[in-house]
Amino acid sequence: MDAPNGSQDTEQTLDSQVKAFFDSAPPLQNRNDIIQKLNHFIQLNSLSSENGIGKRIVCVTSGGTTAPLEQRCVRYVDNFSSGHRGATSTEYFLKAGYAVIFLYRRGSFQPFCRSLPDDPLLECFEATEGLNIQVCEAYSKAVKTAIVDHHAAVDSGLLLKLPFSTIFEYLQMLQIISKPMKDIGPRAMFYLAAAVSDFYVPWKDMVEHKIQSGSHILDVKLVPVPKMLSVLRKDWAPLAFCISFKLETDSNILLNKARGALEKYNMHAVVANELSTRKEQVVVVTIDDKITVQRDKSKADDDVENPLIKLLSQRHSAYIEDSKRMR
Ligand code: 9Z3
Repeated sequence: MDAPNGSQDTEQTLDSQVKAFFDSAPPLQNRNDIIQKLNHFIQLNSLSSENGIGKRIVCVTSGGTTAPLEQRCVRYVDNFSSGHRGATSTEYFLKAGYAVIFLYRRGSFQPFCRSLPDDPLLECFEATEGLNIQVCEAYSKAVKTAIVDHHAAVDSGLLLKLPFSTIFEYLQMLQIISKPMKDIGPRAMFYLAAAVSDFYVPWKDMVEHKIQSGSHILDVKLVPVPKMLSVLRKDWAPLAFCISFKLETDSNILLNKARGALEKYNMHAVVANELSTRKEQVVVVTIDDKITVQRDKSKADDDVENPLIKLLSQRHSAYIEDSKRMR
């Protein structure tokens, strides 16, 4: 008797936590604009293609969310993520034939720009006489490839980029994205590489103005962010193929934590990565497999995302086929 009541209680608690989160979040400024862009993007990529059912569409999340400490925010708690994983994966998903919704942290790495220097505007260009600007010889290939490939993906309607900064923006946008993604069933994939805040200050408990530095102790209460991965799987887009990430710094606990997340959130796969080796290798944990995926070290410019996206794309295709048989 205890267990069912217990799990019902947990579900109710989660539902009320989720409701409280969204009720208190500051509304998105450009909500209607985002909805319009999304609907157009998904419609465009749902017109029948080579297989007669439209393209596979993936939502790649990338970069870290911030948890503000003041409503007129000067200070915030941040989550580590450069956005390299998400940006690189986006390029490989496009190569694999997907349409990509790139939900990224403002200022983080962008697809097709990875081989540019930190300050591309100042380092890649030089002023010549007569106020003309030209690309420096050393960067001409990288700049040309970035511009051509980026424009090709955006102009052909295969890449939609949506920026966020705070945990409030991120979760509201993820919820908005999942609505039209739900309608396309198993053709949708969520690839959740963003580093999402575990704790936040609810908007209504947050001070309005900048916290003053007079006192010796900063007394701020952060509460857990409701586990939206469960809600995404259960309610928002139950047929979508869902991949989450697990990041640890202690490799001894990584695989157990990934397995725990797989079961707890009912993911189709969890990509386990350790902070210091994350660009070299990851382990894809599924219900009956643990597959180590490595970068091809014999090729200087290979990325671990290359074999990773190949594997996930194959698994996603098999999932779509299985879903057809079950209909
Ligand atoms: C990841 O594990 C990503 O692979 C990285 C990529 C953030 C490590 P970079 O952006 O790094 O290339 O610099 N993302 C998920 C991290 C995370 O916060 N996962 C949560 C957890 O581990 C679950 S949502 O508990």
